Amino acid sequence: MPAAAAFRDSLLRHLTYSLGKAPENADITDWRIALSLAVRDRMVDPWFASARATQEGGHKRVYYLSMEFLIGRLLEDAVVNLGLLDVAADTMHELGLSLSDVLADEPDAALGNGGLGRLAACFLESLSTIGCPAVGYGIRYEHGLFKQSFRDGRQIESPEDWLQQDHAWEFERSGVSFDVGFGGDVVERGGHCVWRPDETVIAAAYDTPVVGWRGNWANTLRLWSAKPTTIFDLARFNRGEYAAAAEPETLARTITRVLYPDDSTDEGKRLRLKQEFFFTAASLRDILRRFGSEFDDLKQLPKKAAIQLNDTHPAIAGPELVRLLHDERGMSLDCAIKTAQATLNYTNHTLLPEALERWSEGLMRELLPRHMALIERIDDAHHQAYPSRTVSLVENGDVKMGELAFVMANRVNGVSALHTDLMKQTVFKDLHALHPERIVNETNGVTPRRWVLSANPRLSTLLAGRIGLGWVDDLQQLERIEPMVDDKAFRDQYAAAKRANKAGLSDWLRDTQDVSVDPDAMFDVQIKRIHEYKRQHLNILEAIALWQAIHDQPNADWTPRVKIFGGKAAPGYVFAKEIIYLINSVAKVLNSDPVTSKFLKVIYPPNYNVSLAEQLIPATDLSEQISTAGKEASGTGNMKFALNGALTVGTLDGANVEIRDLVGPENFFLFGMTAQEVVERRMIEDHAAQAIGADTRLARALDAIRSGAFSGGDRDTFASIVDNLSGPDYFLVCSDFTDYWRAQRDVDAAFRDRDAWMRMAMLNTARSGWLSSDRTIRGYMADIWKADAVHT
Ligand code: F58
Repeated sequence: MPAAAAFRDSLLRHLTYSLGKAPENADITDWRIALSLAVRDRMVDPWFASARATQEGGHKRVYYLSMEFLIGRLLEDAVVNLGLLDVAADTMHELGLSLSDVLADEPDAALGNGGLGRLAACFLESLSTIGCPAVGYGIRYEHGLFKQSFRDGRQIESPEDWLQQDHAWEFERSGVSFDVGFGGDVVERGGHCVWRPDETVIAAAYDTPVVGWRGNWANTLRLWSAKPTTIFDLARFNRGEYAAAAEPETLARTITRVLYPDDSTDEGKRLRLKQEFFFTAASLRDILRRFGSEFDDLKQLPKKAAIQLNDTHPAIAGPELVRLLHDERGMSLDCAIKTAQATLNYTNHTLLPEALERWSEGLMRELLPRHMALIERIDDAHHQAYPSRTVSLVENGDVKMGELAFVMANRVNGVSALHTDLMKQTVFKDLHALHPERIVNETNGVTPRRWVLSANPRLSTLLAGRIGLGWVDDLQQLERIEPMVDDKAFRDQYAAAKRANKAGLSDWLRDTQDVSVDPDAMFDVQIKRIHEYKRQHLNILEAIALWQAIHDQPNADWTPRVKIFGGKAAPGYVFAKEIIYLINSVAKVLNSDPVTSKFLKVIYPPNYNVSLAEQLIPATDLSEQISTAGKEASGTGNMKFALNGALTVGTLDGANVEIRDLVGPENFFLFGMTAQEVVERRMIEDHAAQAIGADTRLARALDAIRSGAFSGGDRDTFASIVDNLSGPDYFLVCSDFTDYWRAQRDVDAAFRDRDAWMRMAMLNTARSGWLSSDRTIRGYMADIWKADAVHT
């Protein structure tokens, strides 16, 4: 049977026999699930072949432990990587459907908050593309990141429900499960410590194959779901106590119910720590089981397994691995600690003190008594080996998880050059002095399959016409288009692709957000979590100042701009929610202003997610990367924009520094203080007042907010923001405002010369090949994991 006919046959068989649907009764979701199953079938053989090759060759495996995998939609990724795009499109067309509609029907799997979770998803895909044997371990949250909507401009959260529909990608592994305990006590038996938990839940495995580019290799994403050890209490049920009878089940399932439960209460904290231990413990047991099925000598574990801890969320892996090796398998404590240290590695993603995890010793001792005792033993051993008064794992009654992860790791890495340097100088200064070899840098990257090939088909087609498809898994090949930037015809084609992407986004904004924008205006985009250090309020302040300037001179030659925001605020982060409210309130006034709205609009589509990012990024002219220098560990959105030909207005923060070096300072709009200047500026007590006093535009913009211009005349509505900015202004919005305004006017001027702008945009694409997550993963393989690619 020809390939297309075989595919169509497989799709129809799944619709009929897996879903039990007749074609005439099938809706788009039925078709989408049937298509997913037909595609999934094509992954299974490479998946098995990859596992076999790894096992038969006795190869080292990488285990990526992450609380979050922000994978988004999976069908397009799979179709593209398996080379099925044309076949799938033709098949759907024959059936009277459009493939793009079917792809858009898939809910986003939002099993992550932001950059950290999305990085894990890009890494999985790159590991498979490269052919590095790997398993991603995480949690199968029943409800991913909350859905965001706006009511009168304010953020409203509602539960996300991705598992409401059948999830076509996973295989439930009823044969793979582990008991995970909490609480209880520790007793000594025959010279060994035995932990006797008083609560036990089952960790049940669900596997999703992750196939790489060209479908040669597939790794596994194994997510754990919590189940009760007893289904329900039959005696209580029979007494009519129905709710009480279901209690064990409810309690167990609570562990994997939601991503990032609010941890502002003690109960919330307990649940979060339980989630962390739950998935870490199950993953380690699984890793040791697999190792034990292939090899005998546990001391060889570091040769056959590299475990990467994605931030400190799985940092309990240190003591748990020691417990498994020492208490349960009889290795000496010293050897168990050394073996664990040689196997584990830790990635840090933040320097913000409030984001560094600490768990109270009391809670630790209550939930994980044996682990708390082992943490003290590890601390003692470290003190003995490296006498130092400055480093200890427990401080003021808290276990410092960053320090624990560091001490138990072979390598510790930052995620951009600047971030890694700052790690050495600040949070891990003392540990770095004791272990100068341990900290390494692995600058983040993004997968070009999703973020260029799929998200930007127009650009991809253009590139393919000029340099073929080699760039898809060798992104440095984008350099080959650099000589073509002087070819006017090519520049026009590049500009036409961008223009078409912008027209598509304009249509979408008209249809879904009820706002009309001119696709020839500059599309200026800031999409990321809402956080003070990311300074969305600096961006909206500039919009207010611009609005005022246009009013002053309505007939001047303004460069039309559409400012687009996207992002969620953590439900308990009050200030971030005020920023959202301010942006929406400013948007309302500006967009209905008859004088200025033809030059300036502000749009904030709700519920920013991976799929919306895929739509916005290819249509962007200007990428806003404006965090206070020293605060953004890396950023990865900044990389997606540069690859897709958006110019950056940004500070010297995170990977912006490397992006600017790559694309050239003349193709990047730099502004603001350096990390060092930020530290010095904070020493000036009235830095904000000074900045406001020196810039009438800034003073006027703040006055407009204060006087109620965006709150129907009410002066209190945004008092918290204005008071903060004119008072402590920890993130130095005011001190950076003047230079930001200057940079934005440079942007305006540059955008007026479209041809010159397009040249700069093309150079951003041509010179950003290094930002591929394939390069990042190769770095981890060489510097941290000492793992090789395997070829099937
Ligand atoms: C992000 N961290 C960094 N944390 O902010 C960003 O600079 C970096 O590019 C990215 O990691 C990847 O390295 C981040 O996304 C979280 O989402 C936390 C997860 C746990 C709860 C609090 C937020």
